[in-house]
Amino acid sequence: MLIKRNPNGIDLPYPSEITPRAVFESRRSFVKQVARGSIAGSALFEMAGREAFAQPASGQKLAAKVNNAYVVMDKPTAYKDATSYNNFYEFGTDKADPAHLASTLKPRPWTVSIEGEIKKPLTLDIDSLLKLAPLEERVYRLRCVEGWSMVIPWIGYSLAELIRKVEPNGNAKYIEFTSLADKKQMPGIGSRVLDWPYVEGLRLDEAMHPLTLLTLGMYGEVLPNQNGAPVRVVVPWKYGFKSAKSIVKIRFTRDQPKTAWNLAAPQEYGFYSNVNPEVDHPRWSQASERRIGEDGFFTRKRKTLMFNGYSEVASLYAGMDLRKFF
Ligand SMILES: Nc1nc2c(c(=O)[nH]1)N[C@H]1C(S)=C(S)[C@@H](COP(=O)(O)O)O[C@H]1N2
Ligand SMILES: [Mo]
Repeated sequence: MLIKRNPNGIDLPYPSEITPRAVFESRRSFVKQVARGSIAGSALFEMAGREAFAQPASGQKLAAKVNNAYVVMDKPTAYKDATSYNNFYEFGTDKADPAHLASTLKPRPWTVSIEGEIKKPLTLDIDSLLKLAPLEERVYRLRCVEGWSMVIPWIGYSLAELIRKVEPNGNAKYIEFTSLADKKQMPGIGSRVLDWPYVEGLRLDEAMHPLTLLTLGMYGEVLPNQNGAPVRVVVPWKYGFKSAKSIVKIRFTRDQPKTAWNLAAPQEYGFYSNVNPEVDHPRWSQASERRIGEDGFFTRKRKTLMFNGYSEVASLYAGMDLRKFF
């Protein structure tokens, strides 16, 4: 753990290095130190402030059983980093914006409308989604198209569980996810960086792949607003922007969905957007990445892996030219 010396000369853990368990343990030793009278009042205040920031905002626990078939060995990113360095343009384009501004998002009540080329269209609220299948914890790598990555313990279940329940008909070839776009809750909706609402999509077989996670929580709790509360998808072998947040609609279609980033810059963001170290973005290399929380903030120390390391998805793209279908 990185230790930062504060102005009072007392060593305190730097918040971004604190994992939830470390927070708990440091609090215990902190309480002992206070009892011994070795921490002064100002430090007490500072520690309390830091802890409040390191603690989950919502804090609502979400029980899930770890599914070891889907746990990468990489060290999970600190909770603090995963919840303060975000892309969620509905709340602004700065990485710090969502953590500061997403408290206006109201994740309950919330419904998701499931429609299109299916036999059983339906609308589900969050409690129904939480009960639809057993919740699993899965630790996935997430690689942003911008060249950084994180490792996050998500909670959810395979999207396939939901897809099977609504029974796609013979016309269903794709699936489209639409995020909430509400000016009142989302200050970024006023900007024109993207055409709102944020729309993403997958081919139906990609959506059915067991890795594709319908996600309701992370780090043992419900999703924080800035990470896409109350429900999002996580597609770990694709660049992060494919993992749409705060979903209100799931539609099954015949044709390839018109997705927000592809519409905004088609030459830069393809529909597939599989993580691929051999296919560069027109403005930067995709061969390497920087893991948030690791040394060297500006250096990319890790090699990016084909399909972000999820080689089991390769068969979905057999015979496809991945330079053409980037
Ligand atoms: N609705 C919506 N979903 C979104 C985005 C967004 O701006 N709006 N950003 C995407 C991008 S670029 C990334 S890298 C991931 C980031 O997820 P995280 O903040 O939970 O790590 O969310 C994706 N999902
Ligand atoms: Mo991203």
